[in-house]
Amino acid sequence: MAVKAFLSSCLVFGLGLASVIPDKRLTHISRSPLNATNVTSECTHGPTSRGCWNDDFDIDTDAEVEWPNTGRTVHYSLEITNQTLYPDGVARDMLVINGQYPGPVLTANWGDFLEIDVTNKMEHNGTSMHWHGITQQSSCTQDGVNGVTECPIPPGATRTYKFQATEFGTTWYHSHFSYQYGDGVVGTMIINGPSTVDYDEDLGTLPITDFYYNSTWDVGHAAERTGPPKGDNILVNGTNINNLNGDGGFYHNNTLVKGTTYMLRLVNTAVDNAYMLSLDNHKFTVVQADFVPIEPYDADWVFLAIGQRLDVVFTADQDEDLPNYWFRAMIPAGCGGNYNNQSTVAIFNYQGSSLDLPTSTPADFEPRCYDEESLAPYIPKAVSRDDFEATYSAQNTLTVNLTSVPQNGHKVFRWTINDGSIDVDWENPTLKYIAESNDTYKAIKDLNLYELPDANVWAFWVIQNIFPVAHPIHLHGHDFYRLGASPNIASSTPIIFTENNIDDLNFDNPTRRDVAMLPGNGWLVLAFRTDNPGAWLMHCHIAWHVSEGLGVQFLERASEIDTRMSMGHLKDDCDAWSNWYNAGPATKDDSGL
Ligand SMILES: *[C@@H]1O[C@H](CO)[C@@H](O)[C@H](O)[C@H]1NC(C)=O
Ligand SMILES: *[C@@H]1O[C@H](CO)[C@@H](O)[C@H](O)[C@H]1NC(C)=O
Ligand SMILES: *[C@@H]1O[C@H](CO)[C@@H](O)[C@H](O)[C@H]1NC(C)=O
Ligand SMILES: *[C@@H]1O[C@H](CO)[C@@H](O)[C@H](O)[C@H]1NC(C)=O
Ligand SMILES: *[C@@H]1O[C@H](CO)[C@@H](O)[C@H](O)[C@H]1NC(C)=O
Ligand SMILES: *[C@@H]1O[C@H](CO)[C@@H](O)[C@H](O)[C@H]1NC(C)=O
Ligand SMILES: *[C@@H]1O[C@H](CO)[C@@H](O)[C@H](O)[C@H]1NC(C)=O
Ligand SMILES: *[C@@H]1O[C@H](CO)[C@@H](O)[C@H](O)[C@H]1NC(C)=O
Ligand SMILES: *[C@@H]1O[C@H](CO)[C@@H](O)[C@H](O)[C@H]1NC(C)=O
Ligand SMILES: *[C@@H]1O[C@H](CO)[C@@H](O)[C@H](O)[C@H]1NC(C)=O
Ligand SMILES: [Cu+2]
Repeated sequence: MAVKAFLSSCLVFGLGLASVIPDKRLTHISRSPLNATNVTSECTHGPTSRGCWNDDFDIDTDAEVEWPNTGRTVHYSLEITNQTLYPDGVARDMLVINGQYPGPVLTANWGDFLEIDVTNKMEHNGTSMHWHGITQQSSCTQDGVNGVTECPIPPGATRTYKFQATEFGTTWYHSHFSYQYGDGVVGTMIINGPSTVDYDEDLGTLPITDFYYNSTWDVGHAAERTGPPKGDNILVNGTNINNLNGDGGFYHNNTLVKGTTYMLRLVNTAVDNAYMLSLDNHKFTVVQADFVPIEPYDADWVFLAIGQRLDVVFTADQDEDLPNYWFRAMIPAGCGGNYNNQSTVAIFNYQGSSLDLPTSTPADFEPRCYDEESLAPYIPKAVSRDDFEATYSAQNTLTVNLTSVPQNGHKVFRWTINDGSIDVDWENPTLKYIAESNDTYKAIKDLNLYELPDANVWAFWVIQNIFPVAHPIHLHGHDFYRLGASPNIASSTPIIFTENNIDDLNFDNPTRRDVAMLPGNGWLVLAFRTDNPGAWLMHCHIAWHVSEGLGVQFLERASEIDTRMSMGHLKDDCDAWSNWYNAGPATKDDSGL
């Protein structure tokens, strides 16, 4: 199989060069021989030495195991307010961070601590802030998931989150209070670090999202009754022209200098849609997926599901006679509400040209609702097939189905995993039970909780979809190994994982990341090491679906969870939340996530 051959050759390559600077890969774009002596002796992390970071850490460091301790703490204050903004020229009541949408780009260096104050200045909602993809080594209490790691922050209150950026790359942060982030409580984050490919300039993050003119609370309620409505627009870095009259909004645009090589950090911050993305006439070299550096590869179009990130490098190498190019975001069939095939969502133009609307045409592509498959981690790691075979059994299978149940005189959709729909209790988060040594959570079926008591063993999960809708599955607290998924085919009946499929799995440097697609009517097999005690949510990142119950929590090594960081105030915080919540009219009518 081509993919496997590619992976194993990378593995050999990676191991063979593990102790020297990977000059071949680092010159992938600049195509000038890199001076290895230079990189090791004087690390500038400059345009021709992006592989190094400082004298002790570089792209060959396994960031899951070691990271710099910079001793630096980066502070941010985030205030969530309720106000009217015009992201694409149309007035929208939004819940936003520091008065802006998206929120500020939080930036730190690899190994820094971040200390972030989150203040809830809304009137009628709680909130909690999750730092997507940050693995929270020994700091599960800072994961920001209401009902799992904390009680929501009530109006008027502030919570300070503190954690270390042990990995580097691109991510985002968002509210985990039901689908609140769809109303604007979302921003991106950059942890500066080394790269597998050189570049001259970092253009920063480019968040892409669906956008609904109605409040997310209204859209979410419509979604659970009649199915998800399609979005009204696609926003790129928080803006676009609008779909109603073409006036008022504008295209996100970047000006390029010919001959310059750029880093661009793509982030899907949507609530319902996955995208295929491309920049006309320019090939992307993919260098990192989520927080994991990969062996670079070139692509005209890349697939990005909700929560996923791809760091790509490209060179402004086109002739001046066609100076403007469309950046495109297509919604593949079956991957969210079809937005009329509109794909021209932002502009890249060469310096010196007038910013006319591009006339460029797209590269050919095959729309697919299926993960990128060439993602071979740069630091190769293997997963134990023997352990998989030894532990593979029905207990490791999570079966995803859809049902509907009555609620307030309506029937509402509920997703089930092994017949349970997650429904957390905002007033009694899992970590509060742990902090108080209260075992009663074990009897609460709605928590969809799986205990993983053993330290440093493989946890394997076969996620079996028996419904024909694909889901982006996100795990907190870990970069998982994507051992495999059923083929990219539309099947009208479920394709069931059996022991015969073990041969289809890849144990030899599989993709590691924190979101992977579960194909409709198909399966996805994930693995992770139980190396991080905590209560970790795993859920579909379609906001409607997790609200409708599509999630489980893994309680990993409960006896070793360090709740000290919040022992003093977890109870106080929960009391404050209960006081507000029980006095007010707001009621939770979904999973709460
Ligand atoms: C690489 O380093 C050698 C010295 O080890 C030096 O002579 C040479 O000029 C350097 N090449 C580049 C491209 O900087
Ligand atoms: C490092 O690279 C510079 C050019 O960027 C070159 O002038 C210098 O000789 C190199 N130094 C070493 C020690 O190779
Ligand atoms: C935002 O303001 C509107 C208009 O005053 C109000 O109806 C809504 O409840 C507010 N939302 C929150 C979360 O406070
Ligand atoms: C959150 O605020 C919105 C208004 O912005 C309201 O419709 C919704 O009921 C509130 N939800 C909760 C659970 O407080
Ligand atoms: C998107 O906006 C942020 C905040 O203004 C900025 O830092 C970033 O560079 C922008 N992204 C691109 C690709 O221009
Ligand atoms: C969205 O708002 C419009 C105008 O207020 C309303 O007619 C429509 O029913 C709303 N849709 C949903 C899904 O709430
Ligand atoms: C390019 O972006 C600027 C804001 O940075 C905006 O004013 C301008 O209208 C945009 N151009 C187009 C063609 O949308
Ligand atoms: C979108 O484009 C695809 C491929 O060209 C086509 O099959 C499909 O019908 C189009 N959908 C809409 C809504 O125009
Ligand atoms: C999946 O859900 C549907 C609708 O509730 C139900 O009829 C069916 O039996 C379920 N399938 C399995 C295997 O549980
Ligand atoms: C344990 O938690 C439950 C909430 O599920 C609570 O009602 C009970 O009082 C707690 N028990 C103790 C001993 O704190
Ligand atoms: Cu889903």
